[in-house]
Amino acid sequence: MTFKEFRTKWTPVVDEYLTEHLASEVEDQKISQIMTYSVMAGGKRLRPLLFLATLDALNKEISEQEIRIACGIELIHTYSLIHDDLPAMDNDDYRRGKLTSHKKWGEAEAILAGDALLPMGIEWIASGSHSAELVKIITQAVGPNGMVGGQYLDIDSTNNASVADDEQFINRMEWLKTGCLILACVEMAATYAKAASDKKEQLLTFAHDFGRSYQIYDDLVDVVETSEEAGKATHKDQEEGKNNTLTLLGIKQSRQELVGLIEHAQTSLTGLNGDVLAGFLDLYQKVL
Ligand code: GRG
Repeated sequence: MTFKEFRTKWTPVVDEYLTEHLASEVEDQKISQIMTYSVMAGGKRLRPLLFLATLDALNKEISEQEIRIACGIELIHTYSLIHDDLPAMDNDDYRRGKLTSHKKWGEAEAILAGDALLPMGIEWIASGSHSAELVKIITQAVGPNGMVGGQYLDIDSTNNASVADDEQFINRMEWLKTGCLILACVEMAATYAKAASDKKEQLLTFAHDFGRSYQIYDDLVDVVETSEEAGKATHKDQEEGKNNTLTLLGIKQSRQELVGLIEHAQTSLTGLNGDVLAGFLDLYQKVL
């Protein structure tokens, strides 16, 4: 199966599960509506698809239990986007082509919707087999030594010229903010499917390259795409004094770095049933 076929098959299944269960498992209709607004705003479902594609690479069958875990990851990702867009953080009006949560519903409502999505995501991830191991992986990936830690470094270093050429700092910040959650999607799937240690190692190498490359891609989207194409404000990073790989290396070298990571990621899949996973890297073509 190709990546496109895989995406076409599973995206509607993920979307349907999210819609149905955000309606049936959240008692208060209004908070359910606010949560659903952002979750169903049209994200690419990259992280749930990555979890499912890793299961597929390990020949693990996908049924409702696996979909629930995949959707739990998307809830957590959506929480991070809602909070990232708040006035106290990036102060964005548009996300996924729609008004951001705080613009649509108010700031307190957006904070609470994010607060509600995080534990609900963990609950969904914890509801299948290997729950203790999966919960450990996801909570470490999004906590102070993962995504929140990266977001803190980002906020703390904005408009701080002294880190602008500190490659180690920028790599670490980007890895924590973006890479950790991507790695966790693959690691959770490998743990869930009880992958043999050599296969797990290959998959984690792929996930490291993919996690690192995804932030460079996202930074390139900021300069290459119009806001209509991206569904959010673009050309903001430089204006707002953000420090990232792009501001460090410039467009040409960032693209070279991305190409190198793609090649390395492809190589790491040798011998696995990894066509679908390799297809995730095609996403980058639009910024190369
Ligand atoms: C607020 C705790 C907290 C964390 C925020 C996700 C994040 C951390 C910040 C968003 C800003 C950003 C550019 C982060 C890099 C991760 C990233 C590329 C997010 C966008 O994910 P996509 O491209 O978006 O998968 P969709 O909308 O398709 O799900």
